[in-house]
Amino acid sequence: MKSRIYKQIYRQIKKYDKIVIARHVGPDPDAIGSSIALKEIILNTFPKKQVYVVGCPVSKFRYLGTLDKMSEDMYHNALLIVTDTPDIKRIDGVDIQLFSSIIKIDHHPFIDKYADIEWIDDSASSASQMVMELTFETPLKMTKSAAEKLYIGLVADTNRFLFTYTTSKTFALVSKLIRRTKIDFPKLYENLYKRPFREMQFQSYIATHFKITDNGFASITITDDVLQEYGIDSATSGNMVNEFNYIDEMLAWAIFTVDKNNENIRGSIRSRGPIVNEVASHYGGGGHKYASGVRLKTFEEVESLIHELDENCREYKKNIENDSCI
Ligand SMILES: [Mn+2]
Repeated sequence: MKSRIYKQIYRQIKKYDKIVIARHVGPDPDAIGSSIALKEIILNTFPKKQVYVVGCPVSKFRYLGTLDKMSEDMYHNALLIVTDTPDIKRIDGVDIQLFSSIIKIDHHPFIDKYADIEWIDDSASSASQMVMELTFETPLKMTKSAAEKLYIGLVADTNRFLFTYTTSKTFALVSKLIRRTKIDFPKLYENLYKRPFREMQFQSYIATHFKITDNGFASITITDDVLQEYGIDSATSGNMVNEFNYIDEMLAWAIFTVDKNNENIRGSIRSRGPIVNEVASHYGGGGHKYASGVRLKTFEEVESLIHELDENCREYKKNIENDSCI
């Protein structure tokens, strides 16, 4: 069954002379790494093809490579490949209806069917891992530069192999990648983890102001003036949620950040026990069981979601206590 999907995807890549690769808005290293790497891999295999990777550039991820500008003629007789994106509305920079064919390569739980070939593996650690797998299972040819990008994408999405969807398959693919391309992986961490001191100060602001309930739910709402004070954008603020795992008193935690540009409030939720994406879905959110995101319109909604997430922690704690009594 699996080998069929590799073949189907490879056949489409081989068939089209023009290929556009896209990913989600507000990209992370996995989205950018998987899409740019796939472009390099396709060009390495088929040097005569026109391959573009599009989407709004993010300056702090410039080390992952440059992006192409979308133009009208790029739609004509073209194949679109979207990595790391489960829903239509979050695909960045293209009108998907104008392509001849679409392939989705994604590791998030299913949201929208928008592709002719939907390769969804929500047990995969990252879209980067899926691109490694596709490349190794087909005649596509890996490059060292693509391998570096895929490694960074995978390491970012698994938080250095820490998250549960890091599997033996993840290690097997990474091992193969390193063996075949000889990437100098310790060197790659600097680009990924180096950050300005003000970010650390901002992290300390969050640690100082987190409100933690008796049920083990921590939350904070970051207003725009706090972002201004620390010189931090709302995406960076949301991503700080990844820095607070393994705190005794916190079972689940969330950072809500006012996003002035989009006129909404970005909620980033993490958990090391209670399942949070179901609660977030009541508010139009999504993501993984233990890592979820949501966009809210009002502070009332924020309060109400905080209340539900806290209740969720209470339930979880109660169940654990009951289990341990047996
Ligand atoms: Mn991803």
